[in-house]
Amino acid sequence: MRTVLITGASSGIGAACAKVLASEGIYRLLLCARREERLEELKNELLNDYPNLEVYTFVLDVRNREDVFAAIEKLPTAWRNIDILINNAGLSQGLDPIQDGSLDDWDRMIDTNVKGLLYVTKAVAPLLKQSVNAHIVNLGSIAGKEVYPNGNVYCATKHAVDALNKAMRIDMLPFGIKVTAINPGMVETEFSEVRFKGDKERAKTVYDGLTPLSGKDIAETISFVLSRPAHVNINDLLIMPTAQANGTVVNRK
Ligand code: NDP
Ligand code: 8X3
Repeated sequence: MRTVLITGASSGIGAACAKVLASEGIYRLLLCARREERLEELKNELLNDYPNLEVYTFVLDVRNREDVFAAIEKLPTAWRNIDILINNAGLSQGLDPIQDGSLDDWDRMIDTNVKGLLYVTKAVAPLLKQSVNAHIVNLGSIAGKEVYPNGNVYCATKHAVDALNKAMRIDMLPFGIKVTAINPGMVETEFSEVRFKGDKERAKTVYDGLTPLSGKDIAETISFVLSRPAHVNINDLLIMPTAQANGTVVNRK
């Protein structure tokens, strides 16, 4: 059994990873996010579907560095043997040119997508170093490979994830820890609803006239990446809906 910690497990890609990995019967799941009730619901659903699953949930805001280190420190002994970290927690806020952007939105994105990812990685790294089969999976984005209109700060955070992914691969090399970046295009989750601050109608229009990726599509890809033999690492994957050519060119029917 490999123990996997998924950040941002209460929704979207993180929750889908929990479901797909639970179905495989070879993973123990450590799930965290800010919304406790969502984590409880997910845990109940998983235990209902897979009664033998070992799953432990805890509330964590990755932006709070004291909480991040304390949460990892306080894990029960049986849950400290982490083999896999999926750095998934992240968000976009707003879609405006820089001159009109909100400083609070910028702080939230930078604090979550960049600093939060770094805090969790540093807190978990000593535990990963004890594993013989360790792997870090970072959720980047097409927004980490290209810049699209009004994407400015979100794109900058995902470019930072791209750089950190490469840096981690160098830093973790002596410990045999694999590092993989998963960079999706459009995935229909709560992402756009969060970006547009609860405006469900506007969020839906993002996916009008095309079939977007689902959280499950990304989770199944992560499952494949994790299942490669010990000597094989997939460094970087860009995954798009068939109807999306790049960050801006989309074929809508
Ligand atoms: P969702 O909004 O559905 O899920 C985001 C998750 O991140 C939630 O579980 C949320 O949980 C968690 N989260 C947000 N802020 C924090 C925080 N401060 N501390 C802890 N957890 C947090 O979006 P996705 O599933 O789509 O997003 C997952 C990742 O995938 C993100 O990094 C996103 O940038 C990336 N991505 C998404 C794409 C898409 O099109 N959907 C495309 C490319 C990349 P809670 O609110 O309970 O804390
Ligand atoms: C999320 C996908 O296209 O909004 O990272 O950047 S996109």
